[in-house]
Amino acid sequence: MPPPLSATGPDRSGVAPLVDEAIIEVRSGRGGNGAATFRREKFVPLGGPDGGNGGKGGDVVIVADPRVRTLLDLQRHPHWRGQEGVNGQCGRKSGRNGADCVIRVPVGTLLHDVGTGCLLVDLKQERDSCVVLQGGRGGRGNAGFASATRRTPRFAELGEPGQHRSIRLELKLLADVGIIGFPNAGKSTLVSRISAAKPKIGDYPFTTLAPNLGAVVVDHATSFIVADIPGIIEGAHAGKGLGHQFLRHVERTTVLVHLLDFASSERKGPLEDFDRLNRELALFNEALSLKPQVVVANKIDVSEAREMCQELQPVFASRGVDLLPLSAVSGEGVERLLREVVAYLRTDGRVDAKAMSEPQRTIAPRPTERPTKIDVSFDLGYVVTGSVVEKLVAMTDLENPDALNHLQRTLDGMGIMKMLKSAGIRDGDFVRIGNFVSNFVDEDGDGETP
Ligand SMILES: Nc1nc2c(ncn2[C@@H]2O[C@H](COP(=O)(O)OP(=O)(O)OP(=O)(O)O)[C@@H](O)[C@H]2O)c(=O)[nH]1
Ligand SMILES: [Mg+2]
Repeated sequence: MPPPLSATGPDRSGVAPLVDEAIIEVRSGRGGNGAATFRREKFVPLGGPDGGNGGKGGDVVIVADPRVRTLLDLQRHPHWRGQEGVNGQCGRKSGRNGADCVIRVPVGTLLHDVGTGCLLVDLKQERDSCVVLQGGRGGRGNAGFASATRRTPRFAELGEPGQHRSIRLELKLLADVGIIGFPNAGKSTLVSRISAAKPKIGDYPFTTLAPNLGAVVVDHATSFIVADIPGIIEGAHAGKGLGHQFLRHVERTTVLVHLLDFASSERKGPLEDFDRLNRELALFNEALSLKPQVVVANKIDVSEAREMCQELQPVFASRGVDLLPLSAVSGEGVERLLREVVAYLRTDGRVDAKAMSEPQRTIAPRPTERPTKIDVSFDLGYVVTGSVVEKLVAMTDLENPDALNHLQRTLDGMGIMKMLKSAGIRDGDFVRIGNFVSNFVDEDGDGETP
């Protein structure tokens, strides 16, 4: 009796299971604060402002690394953050930038933004990377605020807060050829025959619990990657057996090798098997069911299987399927199979074009910014929300009267005062933006104040 099945438990071979999905929470580093200092030197009584800028916060970068095989580690450690930037100092010294947070994932991982459901990037090649969040900008030191009209700015900007994002990672192996079939059809045996991979083989269903990849070298100029996935059974779309969960790993292949077991099936059985498996493919993904297939009658070293193959070849032919007789054990038919597979790959430009292009570095669009909006509530007063205003407040030293003045003027310049007035605000009413709470005072008031 084979041991009980578990898709997520350890493989019987002792190999860690393939974890092909994970959700992680990432946060970029906060920028360092700018410094508000003045030059103090002997014989320079009125030294000017010399506060340096804060350093930038660390980015969060996800990079494809061939040494990483599964998303298991990320499932176990879902929280990642970039380092904070260091505060600026006197003497116009800028703070150091925070270190980036680098997350390594298997090649073939797709990154989706959980908030929008959008695909951010597909890390297809070794060293492809994506900056999923940029670190906060360092706050400007007071030296940066000096102008002809403001010679002694006594405030500096605080660092920009880091951003947050949830990312869904989905691993889809990048194989050229996918081997599909019911359990026990001989998929792993075939892979071990044509490649150096050594998957587990057993004469019971569900020997393979996670996909295996093998590199097939046909000749010095032709090679491809084949994926052996766990057997699919009828009802897989409803979660039977190991379900559909591994079919995503053959979604990116060019051609499928559909393996039929001719040794254990009843008469006419393989034809039914063929239809049943194709129905399951279509239920998972229509596009997958339209992929070209090389249909193989396996185990023809067994004499009944060879006879049945001869009998059924015309039946398959009447449906336009050229049934290929093969024995994964003896090797008979393997050469022809490889020839047919390579022909498909050539038409698709998948073989010969193996030369690696430069790794791609992409920058994901920022998480969606919230527009500026005013809500009026009985106990909170006028509440202004929106990514831009909230960031502005977060970068203001609210304890510092000069910084508050600067904030007031910037909000005015952005039209927030106007927005508040059209929302009906009166002198003395409460205004809230993030941590900032104040009584409204209409500086260019029109005398309506009670
Ligand atoms: N006689 C014969 N037996 C074969 C052949 N190919 C595979 N087998 C046997 O069929 C059984 C199943 O082989 P596997 O390669 O483990 O089958 P699989 O399709 O990978 O099975 P799952 O991983 O469970 O889906 C084993 O006992 C193999 O030795 C063949 O060409 N001829
Ligand atoms: Mg197998």
